[in-house]
Amino acid sequence: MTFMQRLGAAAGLIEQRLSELLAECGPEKGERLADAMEHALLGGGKRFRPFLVVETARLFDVVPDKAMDAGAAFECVHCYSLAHDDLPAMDDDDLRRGRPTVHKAFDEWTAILAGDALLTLAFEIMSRQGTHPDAAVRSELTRLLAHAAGGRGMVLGQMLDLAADKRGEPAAPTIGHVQRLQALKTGALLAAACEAGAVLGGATGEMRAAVRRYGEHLGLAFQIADDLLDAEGDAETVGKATGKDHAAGKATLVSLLGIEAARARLEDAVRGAERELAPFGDKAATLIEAARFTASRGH
Ligand code: GRG
Repeated sequence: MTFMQRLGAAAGLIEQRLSELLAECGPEKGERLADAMEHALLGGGKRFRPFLVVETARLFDVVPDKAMDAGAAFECVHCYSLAHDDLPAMDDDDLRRGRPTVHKAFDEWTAILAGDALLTLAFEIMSRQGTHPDAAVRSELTRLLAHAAGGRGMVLGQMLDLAADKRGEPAAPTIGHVQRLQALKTGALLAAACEAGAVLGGATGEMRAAVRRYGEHLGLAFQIADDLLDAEGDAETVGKATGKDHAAGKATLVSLLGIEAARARLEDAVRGAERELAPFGDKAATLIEAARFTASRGH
């Protein structure tokens, strides 16, 4: 099986589980809110964060079934963030995953509320007994997700990003500033998804830290690849508008470093990710391919 086939197969299983969890814990079918949550959550996306939870858990001999719900919780947070990010008040996008964004398919207030409900659904899923039999593990997973998603993680990254876009802060963005912003906005959730697999598997502190660092390198690679796609990709293949950052004069690692240096940094990040997983030997083959896949999106 190629890596893409493996990712696609996992996405199918995750999609199925998300649909079941939405039916079990979400609003009644037929409610407008249920339809909007379904639009935001189902029918597209690589399901990369749940894939990372499942694959990092596998390093510690956790079978995929036992990591699925924790992965689903991460995907709920991711999909909420996309629905909100696409709103006119934020990034103002009409297209996501090749389909109309939630506020285009419904309206703004519905997209806001569907995002809110997906965020809370994530924590309901994470705290359910089915996610892990040990309450201490569930509690640690919940804390990990909350920390990555909130005011010291993704939301702070989004805040810094929008402050730069809409308020012109900081006046002269540095590479350090852009890297911090991106590590928070995109990297925090990816790194926490990796760490969650280690938590599910009862990893030692040292192993857990290595898996987290792998996720941090991966997050950096992911963001640089995304910036390269924005600079060089076309909307049809990417599934959303491209060239937006460039048109808006937005500082990215690509605009600050140039395409060649950004690509070199991307390759460095992939090597860093590979290095962290060296102690796991052959068991880490899929995760190493995941890092390479992440980087190849930008080519
Ligand atoms: C609204 C609090 C809040 C945060 C939004 C994630 C995010 C923060 C914004 C998305 C904007 C964006 C394009 C970020 C770049 C990287 C990224 C997260 C891309 C989308 O993730 P993929 O490629 O998408 O995993 P799929 O559709 O495959 O799930």
